[in-house]
Amino acid sequence: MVFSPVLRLRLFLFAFSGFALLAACVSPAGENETQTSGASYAGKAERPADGNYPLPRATTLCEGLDVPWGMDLLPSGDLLITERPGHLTWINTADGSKKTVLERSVLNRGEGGLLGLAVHPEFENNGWIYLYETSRDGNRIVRLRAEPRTLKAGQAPERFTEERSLDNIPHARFHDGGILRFGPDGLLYAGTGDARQPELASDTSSDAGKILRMTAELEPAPGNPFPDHGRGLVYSMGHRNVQGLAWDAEGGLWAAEHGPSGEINGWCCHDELNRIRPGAHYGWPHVIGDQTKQGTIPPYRHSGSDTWAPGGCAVLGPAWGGYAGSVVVAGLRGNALYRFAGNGDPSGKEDAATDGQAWFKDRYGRLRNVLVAADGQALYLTTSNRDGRGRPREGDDRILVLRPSAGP
Ligand SMILES: [Ca+2]
Repeated sequence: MVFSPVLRLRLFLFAFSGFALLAACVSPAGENETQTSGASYAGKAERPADGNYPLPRATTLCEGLDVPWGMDLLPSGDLLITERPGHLTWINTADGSKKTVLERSVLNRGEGGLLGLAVHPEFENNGWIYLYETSRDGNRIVRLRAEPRTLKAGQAPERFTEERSLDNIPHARFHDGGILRFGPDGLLYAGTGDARQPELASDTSSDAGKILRMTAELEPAPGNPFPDHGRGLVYSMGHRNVQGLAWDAEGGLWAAEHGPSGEINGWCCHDELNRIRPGAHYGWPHVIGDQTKQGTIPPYRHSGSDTWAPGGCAVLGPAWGGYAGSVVVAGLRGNALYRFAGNGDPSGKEDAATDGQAWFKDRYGRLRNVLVAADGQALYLTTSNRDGRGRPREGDDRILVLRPSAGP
């Protein structure tokens, strides 16, 4: 899309007017309903592509999936994904062919089901993969050993043995969290939801409304900030429903989470992108958006009165030119991939005007997860139009491949 300078300025000003709108919006569901009209902070125009500020070009890798949720790379460069009803599915990234390699028995209800997935960084030695799944007794993280461990490109794992689990993470019909990622420190991070008990997010003895950090054995990570509280897994607190985790090139942790749907004070929207510090409190349920309270950290960016309903997030690599280091966040209700300037403040007017760009707005429907490919540049992006809140179209759900493009 190419916008004239005048139109871009108008869009920019209109976007900021979105900050002032307060919508009366109450929804019993886990995702925000919003009635605002017009653009918001998260609805800014795309900047015209040029060599230094490319826009993504999307191609379809794979179709016919059923609510893809978790996603991670195998050492071969192929993908393992979860499909929320309970399928663990392998995707050949060379030709898009797929094979469901394991069925899990999960409580596929509301926002629960088979959710996050992480492949251990030393998979070729240990064969470990981790799943975040909803059972009748709570959310749980399970470690499985896959065989064979040494997979060539185009070769799917065949057998799985469940080895251990971390049970009893609070669950509910909505706000189940679910994201799993290994950090650059080799530790496993999990984003949880408040399980519709907001006060638990502020309770360091509860695993609800947190980012948890653990070892490959699903034990509390050494150095966790509250080792004597609860199970000692808590890394950060005051979260409502964490759905995305990603690290930047400096090792900084980013997290995306859903803002309120009216359950407290009639508050709505204000989805968040946060920079995570160990032991810090991110505000829920005491404050939202730019509200301040001593001892809590405000979001790096928030959606104001608009709704992203964020899923996964990722950090763009060097091939993205002036956008390298940007954080992208998949939007479910927002129907877009949002791009935010990464570390540091936006530099100059152009960045300020385009920060919060909405890529692919309304083109593919609901977007769940985004992952950097094995080359460190391309992105895998999943749709979520079969999750009961979207309008499936032919071929849904799908995995798209995004590459930087200087063309329109
Ligand atoms: Ca917050």
